[in-house]
Amino acid sequence: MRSTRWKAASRAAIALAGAGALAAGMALFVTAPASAGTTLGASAAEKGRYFGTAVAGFKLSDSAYTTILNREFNSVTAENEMKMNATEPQQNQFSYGAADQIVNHARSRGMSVRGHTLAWHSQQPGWMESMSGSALRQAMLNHVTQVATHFRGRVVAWDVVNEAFADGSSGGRRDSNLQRTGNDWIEAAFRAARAADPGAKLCYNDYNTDNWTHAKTQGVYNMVRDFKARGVPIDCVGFQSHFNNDSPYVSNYRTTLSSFAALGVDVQITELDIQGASANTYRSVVEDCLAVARCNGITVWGIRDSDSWRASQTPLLFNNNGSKKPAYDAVLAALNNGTTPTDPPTDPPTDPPTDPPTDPPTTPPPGRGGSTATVSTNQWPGGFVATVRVTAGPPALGCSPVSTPPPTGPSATKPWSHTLARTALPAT
Ligand code: 9MR
Repeated sequence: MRSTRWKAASRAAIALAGAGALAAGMALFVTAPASAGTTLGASAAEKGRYFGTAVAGFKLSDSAYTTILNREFNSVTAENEMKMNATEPQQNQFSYGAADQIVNHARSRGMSVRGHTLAWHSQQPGWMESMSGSALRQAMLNHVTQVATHFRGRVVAWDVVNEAFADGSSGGRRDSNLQRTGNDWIEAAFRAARAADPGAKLCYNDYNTDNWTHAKTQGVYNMVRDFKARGVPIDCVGFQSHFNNDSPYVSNYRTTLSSFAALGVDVQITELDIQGASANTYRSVVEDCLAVARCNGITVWGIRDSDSWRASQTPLLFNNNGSKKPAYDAVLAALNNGTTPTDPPTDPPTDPPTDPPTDPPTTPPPGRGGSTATVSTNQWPGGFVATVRVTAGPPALGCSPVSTPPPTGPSATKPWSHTLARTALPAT
């Protein structure tokens, strides 16, 4: 797989990620783990992950804000601009201006975009709040279809459904107008999203699902297991991970992530913030993600403390004047020390994955100058991640910084993300 073109790369790892059929898309991470990254995004990419932030569209005119955003992050979630009340303020009248501004800002700088969110009991437009029954079901499905279609090819993962489970000990669904349309509303939303954008990863996203022993966590787990068993198109689970004194980080968080991953879904930390921003706790969260092969990205819910929905808790990585906090240093160090995405999870899976197992790496004999290349793939229904690892021979073969991305081949039509650190000299 392009091994001659890349054989002189200096200890480079390339992850190709795609969704849908081969023709639907690919993504590249090209990195040089030998040199530690100096930004969150670059360091995460070296481990085959992204590091993202929530972005508020109206702050894109704040240069202090965009300086940090553009320097540190390689994934973006619209904090409010893709929600139902923002994108369909009047029934069947869609409004994408604010969301498109964020998407364009991100994609023009090589950042990927998480879509948040297609169906939620909260932040509904007024016309939807007063609906019920089959009319609401149809309106919800139309919303999912229209919005996912609008962003098709530009959003790598959607929070299709947000926060549908109840807090407390029931482990069941939250009451809402959407829930009252029938228990199958979640899977109906996922099927509509898949039909509208077959290339996007489709996630269920929730909060207070971090503690493996909690009923809510188990309720979501059972739903995902059931969806996988019945072929409902779900690819990922988002853990918001808003940690605070009432809902603290717990040491079984890694078990939660790995147990969900063992169901055959990716797991993503989607709205991370930690009251007081303990460096140790941030470090633990990053280490837990890196320990789970299918934990493929972390998003913090804002940039500076003053950007946080919980600003008084000072829960983020940058202080109000944009300086890096100790938590930032801890996260960067944890990313640079972390494992690669092809490592197995550290916790044993609680159930066998339902997806086909990851192919074993194929290791050709060492090439000229002692170079080696391995290729492994991780597949799920409708998509795949291919990881190409190239280890160089002696420095005499040479490598140099580049400014253009590698060729992605005739079937790579939708870049997911790429970070390019080094390239190979042509084989001679
Ligand atoms: O950060 C968002 C804040 O600006 C909004 O006022 C609020 C309205 O519900 O939503 C916040 O984001 C939420 C996210 O969409 C879902 N998980 C909880 C987040 C914090 O409330």
